[in-house]
Amino acid sequence: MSKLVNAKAVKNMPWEECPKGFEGPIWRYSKNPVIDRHPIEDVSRVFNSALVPFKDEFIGVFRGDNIDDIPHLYVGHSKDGIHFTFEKEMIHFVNEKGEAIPDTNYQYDPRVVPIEDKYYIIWCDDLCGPTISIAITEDFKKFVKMDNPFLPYNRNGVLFPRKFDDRYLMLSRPSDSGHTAFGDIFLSESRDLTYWGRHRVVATRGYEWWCALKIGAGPAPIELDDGWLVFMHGVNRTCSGYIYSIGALILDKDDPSKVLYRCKNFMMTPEMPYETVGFVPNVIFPTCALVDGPTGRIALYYGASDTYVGLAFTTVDKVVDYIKKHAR
Ligand code: BMA
Repeated sequence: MSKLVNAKAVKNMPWEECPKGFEGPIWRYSKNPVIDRHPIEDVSRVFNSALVPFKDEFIGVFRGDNIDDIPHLYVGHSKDGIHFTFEKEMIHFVNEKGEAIPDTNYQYDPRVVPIEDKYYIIWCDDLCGPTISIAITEDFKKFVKMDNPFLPYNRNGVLFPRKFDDRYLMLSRPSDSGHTAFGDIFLSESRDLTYWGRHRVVATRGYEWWCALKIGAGPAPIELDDGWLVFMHGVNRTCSGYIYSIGALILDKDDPSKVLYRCKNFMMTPEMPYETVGFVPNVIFPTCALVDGPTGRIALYYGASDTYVGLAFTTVDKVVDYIKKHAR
């Protein structure tokens, strides 16, 4: 059995047991969604967001689509990972000298990754089209933005939660400027978070229909003693539009450009009303995983129909076992 590495205990870890008779690898929280419509003044929908344990609570960066439909990023707090309060003002970034910089036109789909004693925010930003930005915070009050590390067009960037020697590693999904009818997962390296290179293809869209159009990494990879567990989204193109499901991969421990196991089935697909009906129906989009070291419990947060935040649960044993049993 794979074991977690570098995983601390999470105080107030949200958790609900698997319902009796449920056979899938991931089960939903019975009181979903955990974030409903209009949670912040002048924000219509919060989804595709990320939180981390911080001091005695959880804190995070949340995508809030405003009442003009343009997404911005907001800080949110929670004591239990289930009930949230939000700061009313969107995040305004400063540059590396600490100076205020103009807001870009939009910001969306943040991931939050702790590395050593800092928190890294990775999101889709506007640089004459969508691409990946990175900011660093220590207190979730001041967010220092790196100077345009990635070219357009790219999305779904997420850092590994530790350095490999002196290098940061990032998964990303190069895209186009619109609704991108392709998408594969790449790995890039940097020593300073500004200059990126040594790009590798990690995984390409599947022959399995649920992920045949595109795939992209979700939460930060989870370190195991024998690999990296990566939750991802996979997209099927149907007559009535794109369907976003959740899948998973296990990457090589020392060279995460290599896939050890790729689950041929989706782990979860839109089924519940809050996933199938909303601003963009039939979308579940994982962006955050809380992992409790001692128990191996995982709380997976996902955007539901671009309208709500949903929460689902699994354990490292259950999910790894399922991936290995159903690997290509
Ligand atoms: C993707 C991203 C996500 C969104 C998804 C479904 O391309 O833009 O933010 O959740 O589409 O609309």
